[in-house]
Amino acid sequence: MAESKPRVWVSQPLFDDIVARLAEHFEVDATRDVTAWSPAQVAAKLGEVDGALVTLNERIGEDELAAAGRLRAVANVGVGYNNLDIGALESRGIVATNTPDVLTDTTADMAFALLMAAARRITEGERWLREGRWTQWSFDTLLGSDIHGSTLGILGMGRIGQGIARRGAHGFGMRVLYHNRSRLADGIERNCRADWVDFDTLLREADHLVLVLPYSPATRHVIDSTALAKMKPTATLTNIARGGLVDEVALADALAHGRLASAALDVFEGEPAVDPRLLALRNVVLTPHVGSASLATRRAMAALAVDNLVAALGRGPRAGRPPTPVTGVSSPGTGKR
Ligand code: 8YV
Repeated sequence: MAESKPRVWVSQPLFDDIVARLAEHFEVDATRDVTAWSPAQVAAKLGEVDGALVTLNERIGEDELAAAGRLRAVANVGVGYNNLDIGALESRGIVATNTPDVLTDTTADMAFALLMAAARRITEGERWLREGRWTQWSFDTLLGSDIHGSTLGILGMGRIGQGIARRGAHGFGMRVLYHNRSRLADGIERNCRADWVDFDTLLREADHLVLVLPYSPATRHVIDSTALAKMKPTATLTNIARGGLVDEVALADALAHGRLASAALDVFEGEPAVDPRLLALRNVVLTPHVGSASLATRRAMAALAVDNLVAALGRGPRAGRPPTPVTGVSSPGTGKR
């Protein structure tokens, strides 16, 4: 009798040609339309499969795993994996993987696009123009702040943070400061032309502060009213990591009262809902979590997630050795955001 194929669930539509590779090894339950799965639906799906390929939309914690008796692997499409409770997965022997590296440069590019849009008031200017308010050119319209020669502050100095540092230092002649749990090796610091500083110094010195650190309960609202009060009123804040890093009410207040010049946010604590206080402000650039959204990079992420799932379920050339596993050692993954 032919061996029955393991079954896998793909929680959102990805690229058909890439997802099709799963069918060489598995029976595939592929989601055709973008779907807001409820926790109960996620739990039911996980109860039926040996592997799952999921996105940040699907949270997987104790409750969702309660009936997942045969689940052996979860491949997350994304470098951040705070939607996964790594401890809960590990305690059941379920392998978790993510998609680092392939999105580093695309996401670092986006950080700069946002930072520059905030500093030079790009989206604010576009709205103003579209509203028909440009009736006469004037010398002081939409004055912003410079990027070249300014101080770039980076909070969280992993691969993406380093990519941002290199762009800032080498591309725009910025002075680069960073804060991270651990200091980088000398060689990397030199390559990025970046200096480690403590958190308060970073806040005080940065003309443009970019958040790129993983989200966990320990980093929730790391940018709160106290942190914002230490920043220069002329500074910009860019968040391309996770919305929960910023106290959005405190940020909206600082932006509304001139205690911070502008902000650019690609991620939100309650996304896809965006706090109406932010929506009402002109000096904040808002994008819908598209940091890694170039076609080439999204394809590379999907392909890596597929490779991970195939290998984690013991198939293909890397059987048993998924390319990018997540381990609990330094894991911030909690199944929450
Ligand atoms: C992904 C992201 O698109 O990689 C991440 O952590 O936030 C985005 O690049 C997202 O995770 C898709 O699941």
